[in-house]
Amino acid sequence: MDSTNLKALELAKQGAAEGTIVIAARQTAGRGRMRRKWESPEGKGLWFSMILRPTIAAEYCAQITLLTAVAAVKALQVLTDKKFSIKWPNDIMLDGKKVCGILAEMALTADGSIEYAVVGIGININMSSEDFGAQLEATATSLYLATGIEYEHEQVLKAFLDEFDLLYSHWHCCGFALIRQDWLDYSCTLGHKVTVRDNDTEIYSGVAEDMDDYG
Ligand code: BT5
Repeated sequence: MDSTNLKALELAKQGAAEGTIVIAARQTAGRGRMRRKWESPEGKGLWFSMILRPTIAAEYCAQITLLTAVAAVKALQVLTDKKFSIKWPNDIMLDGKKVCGILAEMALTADGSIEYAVVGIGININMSSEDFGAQLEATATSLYLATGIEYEHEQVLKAFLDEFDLLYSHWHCCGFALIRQDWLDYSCTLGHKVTVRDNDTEIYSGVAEDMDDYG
């Protein structure tokens, strides 16, 4: 299909239940943030989107991406025995390269609460260097490239959903504190020099010290 996020947004608008998942073998218009493209060739990765209807105040919507990133790191570490990290806000890194990206999009109700959220996740499973092409080869990796093992897509999906299910329930009952702590532990952004840009305009630069409840 074009994009699992687009399909899930359409289904959510029509009333699809929380927990609905859209998976594609291949995306012809996989999306990143800010209209960037997400490479999603056939059979090489897990390209999927989840429909969520969180009962959380809209001001905390950034937490959805952060909790998804924590779930992805936990799942991938258990599965592969490798160390993964989170580059703020939505990149999962392995050996200093991007192995997974997250794109959360949402709709608000008239009174400003979250009507639904669609969380799209792309995990590079069996991508080879050739699959990435010259442009991405230097910055992207896959589970296969890092471990030499060809993981089954279903196995990776199940590992992720098991972790996500636990964290999502925990978030609703007990809040963000423990998830934030995990996020801080996995972060490869904190402690490093960062530059904040608006397109090409540098707004400021400094050292990333912490991440608050608004992400
Ligand atoms: C993201 O955006 O990282 C969010 C990616 C979300 C993809 C999933 S797949 C299922 C669902 N359906 C969709 O249509 N999307 C979601 P961003 O931080 O903007 O990063 C985009 C950038 O990552 C691109 O500009 C490239 O530089 C790089 N990139 C593209 N494809 C990649 C890949 N397969 N692996 C690693 N990096 C990639």
